[in-house]
Formats: sequence, C-alpha cells, structure tokens
Amino acid sequence: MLHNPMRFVHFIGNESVPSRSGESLPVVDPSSGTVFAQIARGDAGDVDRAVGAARAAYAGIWGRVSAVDRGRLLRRWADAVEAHVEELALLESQDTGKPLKQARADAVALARYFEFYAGAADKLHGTTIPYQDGYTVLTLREPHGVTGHIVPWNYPMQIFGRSVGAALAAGNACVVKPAEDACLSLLRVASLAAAVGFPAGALNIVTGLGPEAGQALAEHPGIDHISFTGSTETGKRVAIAAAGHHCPVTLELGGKSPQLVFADADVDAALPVLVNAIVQNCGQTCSAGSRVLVERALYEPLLERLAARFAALRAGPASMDLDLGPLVNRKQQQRVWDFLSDAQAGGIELMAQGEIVDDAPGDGFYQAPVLLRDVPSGHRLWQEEVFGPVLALQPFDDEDEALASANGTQYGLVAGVWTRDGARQMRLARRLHCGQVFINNYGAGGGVELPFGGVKASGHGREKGFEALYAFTTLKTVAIRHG
Ligand code: TXE
Repeated sequence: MLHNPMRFVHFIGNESVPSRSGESLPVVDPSSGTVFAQIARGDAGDVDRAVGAARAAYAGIWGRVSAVDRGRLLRRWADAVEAHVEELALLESQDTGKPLKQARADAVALARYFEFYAGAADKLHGTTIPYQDGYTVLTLREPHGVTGHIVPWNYPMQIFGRSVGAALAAGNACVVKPAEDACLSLLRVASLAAAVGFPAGALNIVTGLGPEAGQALAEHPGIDHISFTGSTETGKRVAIAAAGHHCPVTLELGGKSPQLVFADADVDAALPVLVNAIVQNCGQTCSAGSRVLVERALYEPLLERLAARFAALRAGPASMDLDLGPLVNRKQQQRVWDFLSDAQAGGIELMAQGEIVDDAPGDGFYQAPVLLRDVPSGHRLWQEEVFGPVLALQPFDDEDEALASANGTQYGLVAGVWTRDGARQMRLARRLHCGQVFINNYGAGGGVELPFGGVKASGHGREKGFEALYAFTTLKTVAIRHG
C-alpha cells in the first residue's frame, strides 16, 4: 500500500517510508479549517535516505535506461495520471482548497507535461563544432545526476510536472520536497510512477517543513542541481545553501505581473482574461496579472466593466466549484488582510468586491476578490506580491509612462499587452523587462511548451518547454585529435 487515506508518509525507493523520528504534521482542509490527514515530518535523516536511494538508482539501473525508454516510461506515467484525474483532483482540492475544475485542470496539465517530456527525451542532441584541422569536437548533454526539487503549494501538480518531468526525461534521479500544505496529490502521482515501471530510487519524495526537510535538501552534498519555486526570501536561502556545495539552481520566485491595456484594445476579448488572470487559483499564481495599467481614455469605462464582473464573483468551498476557493492557509489569509488594511490606510479606493457564499464554513480561509483603483506606484500594493485575489489598477497617459510603471518593481516574470497597433506590440515585447510577454492574451500559469522564468527578483533559469531540458543537463565538450 503506497498511501493511506489518512496518514501519508515519504516515498523513497518506490516504497512508503515513515519519518525516522516518527513525527507527523497535520493536514488542514482550507475550505473548513479542519484537520483531515497527517503527513510525515521529514528531517535531514530522511532527506539523506532519499538522496541515497536516488544516488544508487543513478549509479545503477536508472542511470542505464536509454533515452527512448525514459520517454516511454514518462508516456505511460502520463496515461496513468490521465486515468486518475478525478482521484487526483479530489485529493488536491481538499488539500489546497482549489475549486475542483482548477484541480482537474492541474492534473490534466501534469499529464501533458509528462507527455511533452516523453516526446522530448530522445531528442536532446549534442552538436559538433568545427575546430582545428585533425580534430573532431562534439558536445554531450549529460544529466546532472541527482536533482532536488522544492515545490510550492499553489500548483503542486503542475510545478512537479514541469520540473520532475524534464529532469527525469534528461536522465536525472529526483528527490522532491513538496510544500507542507500540498503533498497528497504528489505522493499519489509518485505511486503511479512505481506502478508504470520507474525503477526504485528514480523518484523520491520527502514531506516536511521548509526549514527542516527543504533546507536539508538544499544543503545536501549529494544533490547536483536544485530547482526551487517559492518566495523570493526562501529562494535566496536555497541559493545560499546550494552555493555551499557548488550546486546550480533554477529559481522561480513569483512576480507582480502587469497587463497594459491601450485605448485601441479589443476590450471584449481582454475583460475575461484580465479577471481570470487574478482570480484563477484565488490569486495564488506566480504569474497572476496583479496590476492592470489602462490608457486614460479607456480607464473609467474599463473600470466600470471590471467592477461589474468583480461584484458577480463568488468564493466558497472547493467542492462547490465556484469562481474562487479559499486561500491555502491562515497565514496566507492574514497576509492578504494585511495588504488590504494597508490599502485602506493609504486611502486607496476599493472599486468592487465579490462575495463569499453564505454556506462557506466560518473557519475556512476565504477572501472575496477585490478591485482597487488608482494605486500609486510607490504603494506596496503596486510593488509587492499579494498572492491573493487583489487587482490593482492605474491609469497612464503614454507608452513610456506605462512602460516605466510596468518595469518599476523588483520583479520581472510575465507581462501582457492589449493593443491592435502592431509596431507597439513589438516595441513593448522588447522593452518589457521580464521572462514572458503575452500580446492580446495572457497565460497565467499556462503553456507547457513555453519557456518560463523571470529576471530580477523573479528568479533565474527557465522551466517548461524544451528549454528546461538544458537546465537539467550539463554540457560536456569532447575534443578528439585524430590527425
Ligand atoms: O513560501 P516559501 P510560503 C510567495 C507568495 C507567498 C509567499 C510565502 O508571495 O505569499 O511566497 O509563501 C519550502 N529551505 N510564493 O511561505 O517559504 C517550503 O516548504 C528550503 C510564490 O509558502 O517560499 C515550500 O516547499 N525550502 C510562489 C517552498 O519552499 C524551504 C509559490 C515554498 O515556500 C525553506 C509559493 C528553506 N529554508 C509562494 N523554507 C511562486 N513563485 O509561485 C521553506 N521552504
């Protein structure tokens, strides 16, 4: 039995393994605030055991599996996930508070990541390099060895899929530390990996707290690459720990992503996208479109239409499958409340607010979606990631002013531009300082095929798409002198 409905333990070497200390952590349902399960509280000893299993797999049977067979295993895993979408979605929505439709979408996306990397596994080629007479020079793309993956709670399945899917396709063995608030779906997905034939040790999961199991993973000298998605502060900690043993890192650290709406935009097309980009997953999306800049001529009419949409949004228990579920935990709810009380203190006008349905349990972590107008550039609501359903708006008079405000935060993850002017589309795509630009559309969290990552405090390195395979490999140059 790889998991038990109420008590979840580590997944190491294709087996269920309790923590050495015997300690566990409570799992809270964000929709009701009640404890419904326990996870193992992993520590440095558990991490060491998982890294040992991964190292043995990499040195042994997993390290000898050919690229084509790695792809086939990933393909079978994708099929297994697809066959379990409903089960995974139910588990995820109870664990994280996601409305069921979002949890289903995440499970489908997970299968798609595995499918994408299944197809890519045997297409990761090296090159030959023209060099001096009498030489042949070639490059080999080799796996790092054992990769560590620290996963947050907002999109556990998707972030696991993009990171572990690519790492396994490239031939690494993996040790994963999911967020303490969102482990259950990933433990089930790991049991599916064993069921489809991944050899023991290719994939290992240690649950537990960030400063304990997470820190131990980042510090472990047996880890050859770390990919981390989470907060800017923790990302820094992980990078420092990894530097202690010369371990490369990919960091995806969230953002304060702007959407620029010009007066010539197709407003009917933009409206639902502007709303969804901040409401999806209750605003707990690294690439949430949390700032909207609107050309002055369109500002009041757009605000009015956005306000009508916000007022109609409803938040409630994940099982009701409304526009929004609860936030993930009490800490996140308090964080959003702090931002909103700062908005009030700063005299920022609340333009519209959705509702929390009457039958939402009082101890759930709910937050109605909020629309704020005329947010000054210097205010923390314009500068900092809220990670909740709070949309900040600002008018602009010309393109340069819009660009300066859009680029004027510490972050640089994603941006959206809404205009019919083709030259402006290209200009802004080049001048926006971030990792992804969407023109007349916006992909909050989407795009398996699209390289994704940030600049500045949003992190560095790229995940998703083919590009991720380069991050999960190291390049070796071989120079052969044959005369
Ligand atoms: O994040 P942490 P938290 C942002 C978002 C949110 C804020 C705080 O703004 O409000 O971060 O969330 C593990 N060594 N994002 O506190 O601490 C932890 O167990 C190693 C943006 O949940 O960054 C979890 O697995 N690991 C974001 C993961 O790091 C450690 C997604 C993320 O937790 C660790 C989530 C340590 N010392 C939050 N401490 C995004 N980019 O999408 C914690 N962890």
